[in-house]
Amino acid sequence: MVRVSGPEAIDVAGAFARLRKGRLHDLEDRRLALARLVDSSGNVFDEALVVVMRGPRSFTGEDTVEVYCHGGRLVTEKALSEALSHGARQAEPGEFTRRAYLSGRISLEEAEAVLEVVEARSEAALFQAGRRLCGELGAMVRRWEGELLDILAEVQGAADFPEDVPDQREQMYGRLRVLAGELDGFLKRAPLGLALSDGITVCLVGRPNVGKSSLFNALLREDRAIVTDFPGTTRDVLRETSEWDGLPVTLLDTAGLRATEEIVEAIGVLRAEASAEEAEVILYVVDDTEGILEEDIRWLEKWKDRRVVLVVSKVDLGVGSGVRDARKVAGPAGQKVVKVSSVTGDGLDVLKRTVAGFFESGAGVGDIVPGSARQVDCVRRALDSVSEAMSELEEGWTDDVVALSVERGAKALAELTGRDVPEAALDRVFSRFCVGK
Ligand SMILES: Nc1nc2c(ncn2[C@@H]2O[C@H](COP(=O)(O)OP(=O)(O)OP(=O)(O)O)[C@@H](O)[C@H]2O)c(=O)[nH]1
Ligand SMILES: [Mg+2]
Repeated sequence: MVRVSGPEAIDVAGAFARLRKGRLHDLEDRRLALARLVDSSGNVFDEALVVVMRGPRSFTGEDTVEVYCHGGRLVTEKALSEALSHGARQAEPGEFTRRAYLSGRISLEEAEAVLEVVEARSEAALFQAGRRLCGELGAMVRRWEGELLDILAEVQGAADFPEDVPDQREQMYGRLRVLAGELDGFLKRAPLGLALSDGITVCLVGRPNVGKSSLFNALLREDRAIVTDFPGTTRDVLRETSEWDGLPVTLLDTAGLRATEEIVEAIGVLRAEASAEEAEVILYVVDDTEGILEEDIRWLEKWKDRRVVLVVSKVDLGVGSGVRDARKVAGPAGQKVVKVSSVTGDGLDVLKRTVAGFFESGAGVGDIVPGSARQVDCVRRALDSVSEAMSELEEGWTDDVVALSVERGAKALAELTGRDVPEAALDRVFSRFCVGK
């Protein structure tokens, strides 16, 4: 599909899309029509459907023409180059959505949701993005903002009439506390929201030969990584995408951790450690036939503040050393332990669910979750301001001091839906888009 937007869109498209009868300018708004696509030498290169959507009732708010070619690269490129040769220019990344936002057709978090819908890597992610696209998040945030503006009006009223009753302050405090609870609940769902929209990276690490690559293959249900009895088989980091319990996952397989003189393997070990450092979740694999060694404990200690699952592999062999040691080691450290066999497939579903469980804290099925770090940041700032206003009320600060905090909170929420947004923040949002969206 080729889309042209702007005041001259109909001229540009009409120059190469010819209706059977009449001019494109005369085509009824939002009505599909068949057109011949003709190049500047008069060669017909496709027969396509065209539609004219006149502003302001279009996505961008401007006159827009869409041309639906039969598909295929050459024909679409030809239609695009015809549009360009008749005065259009190639859109910048996200420019259509940016224009929709600037013309007030959609709010900023809806614009972000356009990208999330396009890039969704799981159904669960798509459904959440879809709800944000339809304005559910915006409606909730505007309700919060409205509540703050309401409170603000009251505080300002009180500041004007200082003889007002102290009751009012208590009531205000109560309202702020309810709001703070809602903002806090939303922030608790941030890990899930960001995991859904950005995906999570899960890294398999452990000593050589404990079964990381076998587990990598079993989790992906494909024979992707080389598996041998030789310790030190895997060198480079392998990376594959998958979906676990609705979460888009990028799974990494890495070289076994050990001190080695062998240069290629040593580089692999460095990369393994770096990958674990960057991952959202570390699957630390130990071999049930060998148990947990001194070095394992050192690595687990190093990553004790991270999301770590202690995975005991090869349980089909029935030795039980790893399982026994894991009870001793993980109990005190509070790590989750999952027993798996890459041969029988036992424990793989539990492992996936355990990983997903890190991100689901407090989120119910119907809850709206944030879709970007920007949204989380706005709500966090709003909550900080609301908490400040509450302390100021408690500590008996004057109304104008409280009013400033309440106002700051309302501003942070307004920023989420896209009012008062600094230009640089807009650039950041739209730079993530691809051309044509
Ligand atoms: N019985 C049994 N054998 C396994 C299992 N997982 C791995 N193995 C065997 O253990 C050996 C090592 O497996 P890999 O998956 O290559 O181990 P790794 O941790 O990737 O090893 P490096 O890449 O060298 O660090 C191979 O002989 C596998 O067949 C399992 O669940 N059960
Ligand atoms: Mg391996």
